[in-house]
Amino acid sequence: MDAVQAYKKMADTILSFIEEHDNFLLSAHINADGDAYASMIAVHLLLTELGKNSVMILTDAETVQRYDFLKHFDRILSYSKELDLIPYFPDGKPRAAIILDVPSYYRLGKVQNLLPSSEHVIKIDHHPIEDNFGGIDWVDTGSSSTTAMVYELYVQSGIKIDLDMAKALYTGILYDTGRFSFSNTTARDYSIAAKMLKIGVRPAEITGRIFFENSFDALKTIGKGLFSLESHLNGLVNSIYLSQSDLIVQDQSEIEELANLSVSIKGGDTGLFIREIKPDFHKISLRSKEKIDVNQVAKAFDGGGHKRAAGCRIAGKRQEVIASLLSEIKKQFNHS
Ligand SMILES: [Mn+2]
Repeated sequence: MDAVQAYKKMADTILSFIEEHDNFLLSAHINADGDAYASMIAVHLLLTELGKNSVMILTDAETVQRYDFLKHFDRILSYSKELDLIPYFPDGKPRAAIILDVPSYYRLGKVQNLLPSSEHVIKIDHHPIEDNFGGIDWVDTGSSSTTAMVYELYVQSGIKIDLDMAKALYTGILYDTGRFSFSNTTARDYSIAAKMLKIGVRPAEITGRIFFENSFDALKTIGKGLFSLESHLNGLVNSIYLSQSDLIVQDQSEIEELANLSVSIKGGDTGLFIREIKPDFHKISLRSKEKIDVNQVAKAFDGGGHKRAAGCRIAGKRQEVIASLLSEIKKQFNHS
């Protein structure tokens, strides 16, 4: 069986699972990004079209508003213990779940509490596998995005893709490929994007909403970040740092571009974007061009992601955090 057939078979398996259930929990990873939101909404719209009920619940849905142009974005719920699920599920809890863009159980955050037993869980993801928590785990690390995998469900279901569905499918791929520029971008992504444009997606509108609509405070913060730029290991690594008092933005996704800028320096391979989210506690976004596997670096601090983009959290003072990250990065030279 070739890869294309295997893909179709997996999509069919998932569509049969969908057929067998009526009410679905949908969720995605904590600190949801463009692919997480878009793939979840794309599945929600597909289920709706297939006559199924679904409810989208994230551990932390409240701050990121830039995806509110996606249909039913306003229906995404934030997890809380008090959340009443009776209106959505007859016995008050989900019996089936489809989990998108989540490589490991803990990256589901508090939504873990809602998962039915694993045989009723489907996981669709493109991160390197960390743990299998689904009865059906569809993982394709060769896919740019989870959303590009969800597109296959659309194809196999045979439904007609409308403009709202097309916007969701386009958004997830656009986001995870860094506007079709990262090394994960495939011919399939361009081909799906072309189809979405034919359905009516306007690229400037979506790119504008996601990447070029910054608040005044966000741009000031990006400026502060750039001013903090430091070079390490003879320029191989560059870091950007923001202290808690620098972080005047509500929506952290507005300054995520600093991660990409940290790896854009000529001669550099790895970029670190470090921000202090609590006193002496830092969130780090890692990016690399080709030498360092930042997924391995992030894993050393219980984080993770992909080879070229990952994240983690580390306690300590600024210089301690940078020193720990650099020592993990150096380990990869010793091993090679
Ligand atoms: Mn993704």
